Amino acid sequence: MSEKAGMIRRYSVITRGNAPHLVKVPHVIAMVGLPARGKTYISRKLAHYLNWCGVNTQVFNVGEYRRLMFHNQYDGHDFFRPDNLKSREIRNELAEMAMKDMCTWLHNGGEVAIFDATNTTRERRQMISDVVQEQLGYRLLFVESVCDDPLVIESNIKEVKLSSPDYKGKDPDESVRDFMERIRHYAAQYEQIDEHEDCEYSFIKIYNVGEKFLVNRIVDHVMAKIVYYLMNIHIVPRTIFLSRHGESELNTKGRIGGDSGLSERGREYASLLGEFLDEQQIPGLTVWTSHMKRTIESAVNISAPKEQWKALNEIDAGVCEEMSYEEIQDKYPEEFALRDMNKFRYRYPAGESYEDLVTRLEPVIMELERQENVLVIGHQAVLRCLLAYFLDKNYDELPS
Ligand SMILES: *[C@@H]1O[C@H](CO)[C@@H](O)[C@H](O)[C@H]1NC(C)=O
Ligand SMILES: CC(=O)N[C@H]1CO[C@H](CO)[C@@H](O)[C@@H]1O
Repeated sequence: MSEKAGMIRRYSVITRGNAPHLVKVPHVIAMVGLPARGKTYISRKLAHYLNWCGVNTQVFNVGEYRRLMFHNQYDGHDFFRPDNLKSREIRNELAEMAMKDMCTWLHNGGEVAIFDATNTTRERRQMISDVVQEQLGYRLLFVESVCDDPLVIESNIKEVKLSSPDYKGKDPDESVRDFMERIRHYAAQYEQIDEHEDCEYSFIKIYNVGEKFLVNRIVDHVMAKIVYYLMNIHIVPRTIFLSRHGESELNTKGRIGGDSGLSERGREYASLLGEFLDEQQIPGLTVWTSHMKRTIESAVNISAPKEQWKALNEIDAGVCEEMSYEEIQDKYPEEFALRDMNKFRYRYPAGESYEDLVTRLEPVIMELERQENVLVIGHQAVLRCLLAYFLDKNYDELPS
């Protein structure tokens, strides 16, 4: 202990963003595709992910500008007719407003802006490129969702579009018909991104929500990260279960960290957890634990395949491992105060911070996205990080 304590001077600092700054130039991600191709779903998910990784990201959804302008009044698909000159002017104006807000936001320190619009014509994409790349010198990546599977489109319309403010309180069948008309208007002028003609752009085309991808001109790490993420997510409905481990021997003594086994009550929890999950008969369930005894022992009574992840191990409390909070306060009162000041960035002497944990958990998140039904038996700090990703919580809220 004394040797470790000697290291405190060197390690005891509030780290200021140890995540190396990933984004050197602002990026615009422009969505492309007909309505009901999951563009908004992809935009939001990508924004959650990037924000969780510490990249300041925001979505600019042109549809929301329209609803704002018309106070949620929606009079049907005629608004989207290409030959409706009056509404075409308004649509262009709305897209320009969103674009302007987006550029202002990026200018004021935003890192990645996601432009969630249809942008189905070559001319429109050229305009975006002129502003974003030529005038402002930012990077631009198009993400096009191409989908011709009628089942996917129909389920998207039913699950997402009918709950949109545009169709609130309206007849569902009538709403579906209206929406199909809307799609038809866009389809009339839709020009897909073309592998040859548009080869100067950076883009990823996603076919039938992940069946196939076409990736072109990925020029930096940020784009590569985004493309990698988009290639891992899927839309198969599934459930992710999170459980803390049962009570451990060290828990009973009020000590943090360590690697003790379960207490009597912890074993009782394990047996009830097994009973509960076996009852649910969850298809294809896999159980993930850390490399620590208390999570492995918590999984023993579940009849499902198990995997151990070192990345799921609890936050390393460094010199404070196996100490009680009272002892820490007593021995390292300064540390206690520092931790209170910024719990997310605070790094235990010779240990880890929540921020370190987020970096360590990134591969876990990526694999969770690929999986279907999963139960994660984890540790308190680790589960907080995972929840923050799925619930889109910011770094102030994450450690609690
Ligand atoms: C749970 O697993 C442990 C270890 O394999 C075993 O001893 C115990 O009997 C099991 N409990 C139940 C309720 O199946
Ligand atoms: C030409 C074209 O399709 N442009 C569209 C780009 O996206 C905005 C927002 O959805 C529309 O208003 C434009 O009409």
